[in-house]
Amino acid sequence: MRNFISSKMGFFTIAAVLIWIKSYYIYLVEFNLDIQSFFQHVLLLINPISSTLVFLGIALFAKGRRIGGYMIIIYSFMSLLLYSNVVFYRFNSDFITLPVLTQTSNFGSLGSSILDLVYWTDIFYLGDIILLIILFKASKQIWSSSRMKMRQPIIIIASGLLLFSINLGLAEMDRPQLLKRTFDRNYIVKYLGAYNFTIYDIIQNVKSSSERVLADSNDITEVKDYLDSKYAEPNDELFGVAEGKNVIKIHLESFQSFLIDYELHGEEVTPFLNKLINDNEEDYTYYKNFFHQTEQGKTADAELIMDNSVYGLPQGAAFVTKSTNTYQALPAILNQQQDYTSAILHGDGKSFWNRDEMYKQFGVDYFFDEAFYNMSDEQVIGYGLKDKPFFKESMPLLESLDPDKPFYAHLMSLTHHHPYLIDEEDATIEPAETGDGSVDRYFQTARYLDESLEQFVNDLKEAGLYDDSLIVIYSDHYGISDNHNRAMAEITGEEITPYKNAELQRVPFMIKIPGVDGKGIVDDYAGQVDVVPTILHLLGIRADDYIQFGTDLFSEDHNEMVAFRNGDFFTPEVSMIRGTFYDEKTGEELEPNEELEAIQKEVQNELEMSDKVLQGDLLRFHVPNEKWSPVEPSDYFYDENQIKVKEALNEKWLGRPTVEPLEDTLPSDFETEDN
Ligand code: GP9
Ligand code: MN
Repeated sequence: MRNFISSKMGFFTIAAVLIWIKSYYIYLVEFNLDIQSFFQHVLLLINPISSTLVFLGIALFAKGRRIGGYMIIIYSFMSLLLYSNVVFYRFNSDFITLPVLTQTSNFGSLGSSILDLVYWTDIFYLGDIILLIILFKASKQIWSSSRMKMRQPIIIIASGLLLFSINLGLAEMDRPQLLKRTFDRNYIVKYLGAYNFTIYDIIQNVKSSSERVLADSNDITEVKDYLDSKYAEPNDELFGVAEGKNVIKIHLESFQSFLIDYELHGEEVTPFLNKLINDNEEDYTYYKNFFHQTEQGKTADAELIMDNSVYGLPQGAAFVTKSTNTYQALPAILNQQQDYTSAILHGDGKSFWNRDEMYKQFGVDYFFDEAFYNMSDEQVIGYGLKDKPFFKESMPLLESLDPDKPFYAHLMSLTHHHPYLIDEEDATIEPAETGDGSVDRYFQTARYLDESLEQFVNDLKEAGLYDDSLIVIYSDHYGISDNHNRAMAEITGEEITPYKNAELQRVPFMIKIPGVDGKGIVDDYAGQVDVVPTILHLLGIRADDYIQFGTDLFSEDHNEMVAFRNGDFFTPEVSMIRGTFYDEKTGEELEPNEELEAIQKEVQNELEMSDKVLQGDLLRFHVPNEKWSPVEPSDYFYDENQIKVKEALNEKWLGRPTVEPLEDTLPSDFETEDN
């Protein structure tokens, strides 16, 4: 036995067993894989073995003692992959994909968030590596310096591959077409393991880049025919009622609908939003069954969906991986159809989520990022500028837009973002008391956002920009992931089952149309894809010229099927969550039947169509109408020193609180008050 342990094969076996135990432990403790049967549990237990044999087996080709070094390196890589997924999962309840890795420029700003996700106990995840190093040091003297017989590693790798096919076969028995159909990464990790998932992900990505090359104009015809068949005709009374009005779209970061009317310590958490929603005089229509449809792209997905009416990608963020695609986005449509100016305002760096590239494709005229705000220490927390100064300093920017044109302005708040940090002087409600810091502070930053919104609405009123504008208030995605189910059960008073968690994906959507009475609280089901056609119709632009997957909320034909990116769905009657059907009225589980499966198919089809558009870059083949001319990204500049932004400079700007003195940023021939 001692001899075996100190032999090369012994070392390999110990390494394989260690990484196996480690993977299995992490699956159980760190991930929420929703194991539903003994069979699934067995698959979970065996799935790390195949990749372990293959990867560690490669080291056995090395000569002599080098085997140990290579094995430790491969082992460490496998551990690192696992651990990165652990940290990523703690916030996102999701696994890292290749496109997410290309978004590393975002990780810088995530600093405080990441620190919150790394626990000191994680140090134990290094224990096995240290053990291996000690073992290697102790036994390498007696290892022969010659190469092993080739046969051994070949047999090991071949058994790894064989084991993988058995694993896949068994997985497909439990979930047919696992790799072909599923959009849910949790399934793939559950059935095939974290390492095989990474390989699958790499293959998927190579496939997707080849899709663009193979696409042609017939593909867009197929999509257009499908969309024509589900187009919801505009509501006659509302079509064009807001034509030529300013559109002000306000983003409530990470805000879930359960906050609305929620009382903590006997106080309303968001009294201002509650008032806008509940008081008829405010004239809002509030959709209480509105869901976010975002995936790994988070805020960027919400922006993509809500400016284009397409779904985000199943992996990564289109903002990063598809930023050279052609788009026919809301800002460009409004500009080309009705001569609108568009502006996006956000107190973070412009490259976060690759926004500065993507907005050019959307035809966004002005992107006021952190360079346009006072980012001094006391005004910044977490990701960037605090919401109150953000909205305050946004006012002169809005007022600087061309007064002869209507504008489309999108303002994105930021403070109410994980890990929900707030300065003492900004906290006007006590935290909750679940003992889970993120959940407890979530209410404090929500209150701060509510107060910021009130301040902004008052400022808009004072500037004469409120009453006569189309105001849209929405949120991008959840703020509390299902990693916090224990605390959320305390907050909601109910156990957080997968179904309940899906229900919590409701986010607010509310709209105020100038000159039209608000409908108060409505219970129609809707999702973020529905927003663009709704706005277009209100402004008097038919949405069916464009490739848009949502339907007008005010149309009689509005489609109430809400598709989630992972293939789950809600309708007012039934829903499917993680593959199980539910009666939406009672929350009870339903046995699958043809009708339910038909809806599931419809959802799949819709998502696949949308993916085709993005993967194949199909909008390059689509000509919406004679008026349309393709957006030329190189026409747009978002640097302070560049033309488009300079056009916006007027006297009002001279008093703006930006960091650099204005004169330094002006070209010599630019006319200021002084010359
Ligand atoms: C950063 C902000 C946050 O600018 O939009 O993005 P998120 O982490 O929510 O995707
Ligand atoms: Mn967000």
